[in-house]
Amino acid sequence: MGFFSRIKAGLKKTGAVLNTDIRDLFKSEGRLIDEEFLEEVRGILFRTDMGYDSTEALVEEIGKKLRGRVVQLEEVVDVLKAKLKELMHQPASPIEYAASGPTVVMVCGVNGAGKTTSIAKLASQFRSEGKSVVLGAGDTFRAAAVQQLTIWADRLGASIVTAPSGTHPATVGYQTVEKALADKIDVAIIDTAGRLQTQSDLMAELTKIRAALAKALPGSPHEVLLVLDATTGQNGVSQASKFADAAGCTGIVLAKLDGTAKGGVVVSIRQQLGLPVKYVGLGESHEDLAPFNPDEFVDALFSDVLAATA
Ligand SMILES: Nc1nc2c(ncn2[C@@H]2O[C@H](COP(=O)(O)OP(=O)(O)OP(=O)(O)O)[C@@H](O)[C@H]2O)c(=O)[nH]1
Ligand SMILES: [Mg+2]
Repeated sequence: MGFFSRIKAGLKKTGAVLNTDIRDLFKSEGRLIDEEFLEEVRGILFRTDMGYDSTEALVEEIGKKLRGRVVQLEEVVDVLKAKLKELMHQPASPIEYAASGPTVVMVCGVNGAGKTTSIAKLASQFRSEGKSVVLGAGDTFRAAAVQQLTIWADRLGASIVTAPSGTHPATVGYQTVEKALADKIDVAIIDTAGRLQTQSDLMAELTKIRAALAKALPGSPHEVLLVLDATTGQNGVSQASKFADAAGCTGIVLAKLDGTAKGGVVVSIRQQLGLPVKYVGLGESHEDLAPFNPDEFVDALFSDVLAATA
């Protein structure tokens, strides 16, 4: 399945809201775009979890373009899609590879967000591109975390650097980059323990891990990915800025966009954060990762609205 159909399959909740509700606004031949209509659209959009600002921007755009006219569903959807694409626009940015030598990727996020699984997915992708990969088991709090990453490394044909429980994660990060340099490995991905953005000591630890990577290889880390759990909706957005400050995040991996997530949260993330959404997680398997493309995402979001009336 391509990105389009997988996103569509994943966005059940948002899809249901948009498909049925937006279509329901148009029972007869067209509708007058007036304040009552805009109010109804506002309610529908808000329920997709796209957040207040995005909702208002979209409602305002429909008003500006269509107010006072009797229009068909298609016209409203066209305005919505164009504005959404504008709101979500981001540089086409897959992973930023190092010009030479290993590319170092650090991964952080709150507990259970999907960090380790996302690392496995990234490693799987790099491996399928023929790149060699070393994983750094920087979650040294829990033995189970090291085990989980070791299993993935074995399955995916990646190397792994581990350290005894309680070792400072910055040390593991440093050693992982050292190994990547010594063995001429293409990509090093450093796992970190889950933490809350309110735990200032653990936030400071991220800064230290980052510094250790830079010490092992100046110019690294080339990417610092923040993994957000799409099912947590607006909470994910508020976590992000603290992580971005502490770890210098360069992009977001939005995990768990399948399942119960409301896809509108992606809109909210793009609107509120300066960070690009680089990948979305669409399941628990190592293959369930897709590079994020805003235009395709918006098309997928609305494809059923129009298909049903066609
Ligand atoms: N459905 C679905 N489940 C996911 C996805 N990503 C991760 N998970 C599941 O979410 C749970 C937590 O994933 P982990 O990768 O262990 O999360 P983590 O952030 O490393 O967790 P900690 O290290 O404990 O902080 C696991 O059961 C994963 O299988 C996804 O994209 N979709
Ligand atoms: Mg983990």
